[in-house]
Amino acid sequence: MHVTAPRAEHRTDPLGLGESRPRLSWTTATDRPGWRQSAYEIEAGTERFTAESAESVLVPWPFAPLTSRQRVQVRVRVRSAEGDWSGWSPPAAFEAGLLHPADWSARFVSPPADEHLLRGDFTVRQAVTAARLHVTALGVYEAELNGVRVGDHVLAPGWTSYHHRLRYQTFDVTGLIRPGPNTLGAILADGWYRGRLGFEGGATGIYGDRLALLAQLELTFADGGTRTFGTGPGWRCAAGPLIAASIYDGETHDARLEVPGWSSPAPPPDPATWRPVEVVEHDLATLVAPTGPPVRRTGELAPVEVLTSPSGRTVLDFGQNLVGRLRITAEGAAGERVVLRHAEVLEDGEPATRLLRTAAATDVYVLRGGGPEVWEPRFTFHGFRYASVEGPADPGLVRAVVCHTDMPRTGRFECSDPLVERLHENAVWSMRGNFLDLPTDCPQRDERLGWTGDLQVFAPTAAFLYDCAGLLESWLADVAAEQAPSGAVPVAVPNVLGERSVFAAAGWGDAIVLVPWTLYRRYGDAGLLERCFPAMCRYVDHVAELAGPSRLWTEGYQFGDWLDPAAPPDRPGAGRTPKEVVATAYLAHSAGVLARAAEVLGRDAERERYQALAAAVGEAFAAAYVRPEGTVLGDSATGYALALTFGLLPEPGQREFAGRRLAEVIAEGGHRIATGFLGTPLVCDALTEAGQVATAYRLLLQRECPSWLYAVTMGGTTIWERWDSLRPDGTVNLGEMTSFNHYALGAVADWLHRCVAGLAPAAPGYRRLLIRPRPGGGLTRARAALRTPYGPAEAAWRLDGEQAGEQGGELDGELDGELEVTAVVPPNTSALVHLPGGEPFEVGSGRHRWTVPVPAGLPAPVSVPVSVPVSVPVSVRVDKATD
Ligand code: RAM
Repeated sequence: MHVTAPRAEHRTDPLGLGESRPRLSWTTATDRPGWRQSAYEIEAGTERFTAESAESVLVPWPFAPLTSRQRVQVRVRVRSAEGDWSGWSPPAAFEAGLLHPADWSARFVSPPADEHLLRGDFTVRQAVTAARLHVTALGVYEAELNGVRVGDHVLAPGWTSYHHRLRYQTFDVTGLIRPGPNTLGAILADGWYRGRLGFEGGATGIYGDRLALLAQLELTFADGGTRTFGTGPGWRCAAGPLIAASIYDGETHDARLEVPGWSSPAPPPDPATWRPVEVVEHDLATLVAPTGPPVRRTGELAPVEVLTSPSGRTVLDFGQNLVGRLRITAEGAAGERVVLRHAEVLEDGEPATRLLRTAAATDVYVLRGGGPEVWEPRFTFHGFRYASVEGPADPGLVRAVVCHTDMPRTGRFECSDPLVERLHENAVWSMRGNFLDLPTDCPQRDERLGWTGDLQVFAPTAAFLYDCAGLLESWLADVAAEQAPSGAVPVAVPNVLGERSVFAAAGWGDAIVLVPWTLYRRYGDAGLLERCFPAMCRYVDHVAELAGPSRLWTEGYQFGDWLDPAAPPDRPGAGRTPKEVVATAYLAHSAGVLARAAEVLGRDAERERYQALAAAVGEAFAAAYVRPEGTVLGDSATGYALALTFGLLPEPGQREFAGRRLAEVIAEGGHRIATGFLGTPLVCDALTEAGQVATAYRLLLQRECPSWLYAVTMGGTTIWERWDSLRPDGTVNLGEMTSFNHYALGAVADWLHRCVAGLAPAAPGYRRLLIRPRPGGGLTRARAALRTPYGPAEAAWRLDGEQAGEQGGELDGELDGELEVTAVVPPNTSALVHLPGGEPFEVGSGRHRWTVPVPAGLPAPVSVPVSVPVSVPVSVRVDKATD
């Protein structure tokens, strides 16, 4: 029995915790089958706490609350059901951040004009045993101490709803402090705080028109004494090389204006160039510690090809649509310029910058001259696969640096069809590109907003691929903070689109209910559910009021089943499914989920109230939109998918009818996609539940447009916003909203995990697994592996005779062999196993293997052509995340 060092909340790094009572989680590794924990003991410093309990995920802090700055070594041991104790886990050092506004003696300081370099000088006279820097900015910042970069965060402090919540970071800078003179410096840029945000021109200065820095350095000396040095009146600022930095438009850096030693004690600041800063007021009560990991540079790609475009430009192809920026190596005369433009696709051989709308996405480097110069922008990011390079930079030395929130990778999927694997990989890349501090819709054009609907449908997939609990916890706090008193939720959070974007939109606003529920199901975090609960109720109450006594939600603007392929390019909301069907189905669903949340939280009155509401809306839906036999108004795939998965077909026979009709509608459409943002994530589940798995596979494996694999066969390396972002003739969709990196339609990956491979949660946090593989579609093997909160889990199957690495085809026609299913069930959990053709049964933790006869009617394995047009990027270092 080996116990991992305890984790605090959803943090990967327990320095600067914002919780005075951090909940603890650990996992136990053991070979003993059916292992259960019967007790745990936590040691924090000199205190110990023992509990007769099987809990090991987010257990309550049993000691006195941590005080600001308090550091404590925490370790855990556990007792098995047999009664023996494990050894102690390795210790984790938990350290609280600044928990109260009064802990800040530093003040926000702002440059009077557009200076972006700030510095403060101080002297250290005693030996320092510990140094912490607590720092944030109105804008984005990078801090340096004595000429050395502090930490490795990108675009700190990240983007939150700044009016309500401004994150600060805590760094251990003990190793950077010197005896004698020291200098703390920071570079500031607009970021999301002051830069341009929003489409149709957007707006600047949404949060404020002055950049400012708040930095508090706390030193502890060998004799136990302390000293604090923070931003305040003595600080100075100067201009420097940063000419412009914008999230949408890119960065311009004039290396001739660099100030050598700007963050070092020598030379001391020249008062002629270093002007005094101004102290500005900002509400310190908005400061919050991070709940998840920061944005970091997580990988690098070298160009796979250097092209010359028809107009003669040098264009680099990185082989992968990604998010980040370029690092260049340039050599030339002072004042020469390197200009970098970014694009996701080529149009007539040229970078398709039209798709970026008003985002310039252009970085400019002005050379200082006299030798090779290496540069990477600091305060911008782009979504691109291609980049044009003008000027004296060696194209072969350019690297694409991938940036996103550095979440632990938790989930993997494999199967025998390389196209499906690439589809899954595309969903991973779209998540990487769009989980840059918060969940966004797209990373390339003048948008990049936290659209609620996109995340609502993608959250189950996201929660499998990466541990995104901390990131989404922060975003949900903003969603709640930005909720209107009416209960309506902005369609994108943080809200930079203004009042017009605050309205209840079905599938979008419902994120406030459904995302906390998804996180509860996947991470077992009931505390988060509790915190979100009042906001969840307010939203559902608001929509119930909009629906009124009819219980049908027919009022107000709706996006509907957004981007249904039948909708004209310029009217993405005009799909096949009536909007009132979508909206009313969502009201019933959210009310039902809210009732379940109330039950988890022991709130009986609310449980009854929302159960009754869900039932009443369900009845109204059935009466108004479902014919007695089961036809749903509109007769669309999305209508059936909603009715089936949200349980809105109460009469006998209606579900069977709707399942059959859904399969027929899909067959009538040639097994191509007939659903948009809201129907697509549900359609394969609806078919599976209705016993139409074969149709689900035909939809999954379709390669004609529109379909999931169509984009893969067209060389897509990320999930697209439109089914035909690239049209079959190779031209780019003319709709003015055409992104190539939009995760919503990648939500099918969740079905791949749960149903194709067969690994799903049967209880919150995967305390109990559901192992239920559904072989089909000619696949010969599939596997899903997940690091659950309790440890590694896995479900895999293969058809008899299938060898690892085979391309299929060899087994054509020969399907009377065996199906082998294997599973890994983490310690302290159990699994409900449901194999094809059998009755469900329960197993305990450990490794399992079963063989059953190949289910009747399983289609023969497909022969996959060897030369699939899948682009495989050459990566220097792509995914450093651990598995
Ligand atoms: C567009 C994007 C986004 C979607 C909204 C409604 O801006 O497609 O993903 O959520 O519309």
